[in-house]
Amino acid sequence: NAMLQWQRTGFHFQPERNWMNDPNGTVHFCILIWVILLMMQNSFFDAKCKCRSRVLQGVVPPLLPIQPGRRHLGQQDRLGARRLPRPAPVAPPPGCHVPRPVLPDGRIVMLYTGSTNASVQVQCMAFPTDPSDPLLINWTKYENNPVMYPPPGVGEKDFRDPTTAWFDGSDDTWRLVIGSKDDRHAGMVMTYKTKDFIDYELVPGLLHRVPGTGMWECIDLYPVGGKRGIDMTEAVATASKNGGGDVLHVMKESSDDDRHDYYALGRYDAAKNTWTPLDTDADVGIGLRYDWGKFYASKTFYDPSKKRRVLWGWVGETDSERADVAKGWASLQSIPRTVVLDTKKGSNLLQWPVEEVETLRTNSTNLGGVTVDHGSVFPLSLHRATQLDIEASFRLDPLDVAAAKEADVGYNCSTSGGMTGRGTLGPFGLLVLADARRHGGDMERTGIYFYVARGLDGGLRTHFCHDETRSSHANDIVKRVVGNIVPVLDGEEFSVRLLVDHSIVESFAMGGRLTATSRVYPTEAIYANAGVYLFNNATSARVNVTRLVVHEMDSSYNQAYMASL
Ligand code: DQQ
Repeated sequence: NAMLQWQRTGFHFQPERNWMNDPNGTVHFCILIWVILLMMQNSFFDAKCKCRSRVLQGVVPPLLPIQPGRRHLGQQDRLGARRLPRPAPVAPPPGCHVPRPVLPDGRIVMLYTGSTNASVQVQCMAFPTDPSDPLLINWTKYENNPVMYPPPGVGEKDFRDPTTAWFDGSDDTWRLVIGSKDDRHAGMVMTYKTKDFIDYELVPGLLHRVPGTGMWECIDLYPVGGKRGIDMTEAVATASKNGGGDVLHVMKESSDDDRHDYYALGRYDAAKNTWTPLDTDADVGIGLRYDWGKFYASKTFYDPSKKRRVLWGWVGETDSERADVAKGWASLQSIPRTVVLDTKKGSNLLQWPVEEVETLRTNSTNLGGVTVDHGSVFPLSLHRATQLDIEASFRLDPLDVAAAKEADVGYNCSTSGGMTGRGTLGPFGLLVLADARRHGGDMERTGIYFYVARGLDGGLRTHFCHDETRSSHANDIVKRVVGNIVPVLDGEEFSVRLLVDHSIVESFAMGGRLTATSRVYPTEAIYANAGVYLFNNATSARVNVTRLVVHEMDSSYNQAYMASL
């Protein structure tokens, strides 16, 4: 029906039908053109489970998520074959004349987790059947699979998700890490090395371990430094020469206990096979998170063509299985995000939508310069409001801030009343996928907002939250208020970039210091009835909207965009 149909996104990656989960094996390589291969698990049968998964392959040249199924989806029967549509031949872009060797002999190998008949998790390999195929459609399993079994002391079902391998010149081996947990519920990471991708050796000791964090899925380990991304092999080579300098290494795990992606910044010592957090209080699994909403099993890859590190995450559904079956599909991939170190703060990452997203902007409306009084709502006059890229900055009147004495010390996004819980300095922000026909009552709306509290020490503390509780009249949906404290430095305004795409809202607050992703399923605020409002629900503060640019977004399978590939 029209409502379910409307939930399909315009510029997020999703399969035509069935279930999808983790992004896997994302690589960016150059054969004739720069190609990004994004593979993910996908169920054969329906939208509700991942039983009998297959690998689904999407090719994304350049990085925008082309809607698979419409043009760029190839389906494979267990690494078997079916053709992807082939892009028309194009001149190789600059920097793309040398095929990027992945193995010393130029081959690409895929490592994946298999399961034996006795359900033991093992690591296996597959090679492109035709290495000269730029899209690597067909894969052949290695005849001597598996190549790694759970080592002694590791549970048979706790040994999965190998990382991308990197080369370590100190002993000419390729290394990769695998996540697990021990019998005391500590999440942990093991390192393997191989010279030939035939024999694998477990490196003695653990790379890292954090008690109480449970099974670590989908480990990622990568260097971050200045504005540019860094390849892991390059970072290891540089470190062996000069000790690594300012380069830090991010370790990320997907926590099977609470289904969130956690990361920490630390130092990787290849020779000692250790990774040490900068701050033990912000260790992996207990400190920073990539995203405060629905976002899991994410992975980064290094894009050598633009020298950047790019992150994708699996964004599941929060509606019911019944609704997914009726829709015929389940899950999205997040917008690909560049990841850099927040050099101003030094203690966290910044995530930001890849620049290619901006090529989809069409009508841009500048609506900044208004003041929203406390307790008021302000409708934006837009043409279409279901696919948007919004840039907004807010300032609180300094007099109001000065007047706010100790306020809302214990504020918490999830438990303090969301967008309707009023305080002195918040909440204020935007209502998206909100019923454009009338404001008030129980209209459908998703609240995206800041909430400023004054701590006991007199300092201000800013929270950034997504309120999903009024997002839909449907009652088979998980609706929460998600978010957390976000650092705001002296002189900074409250800023957010917001991507709205039918049933997903992705926010990047304070330049990407905090991100939140929500799945929302309006039943009435859809098609022409979807609107956007500014709101300020503070009891006394006025909010100055210093910048507000709303871009309507094309769909990524748009003809004009395809022609530019
Ligand atoms: N999904 C995969 C696992 C991984 C988990 C199985 C994360 O390998 O640990 O579908 O979503």
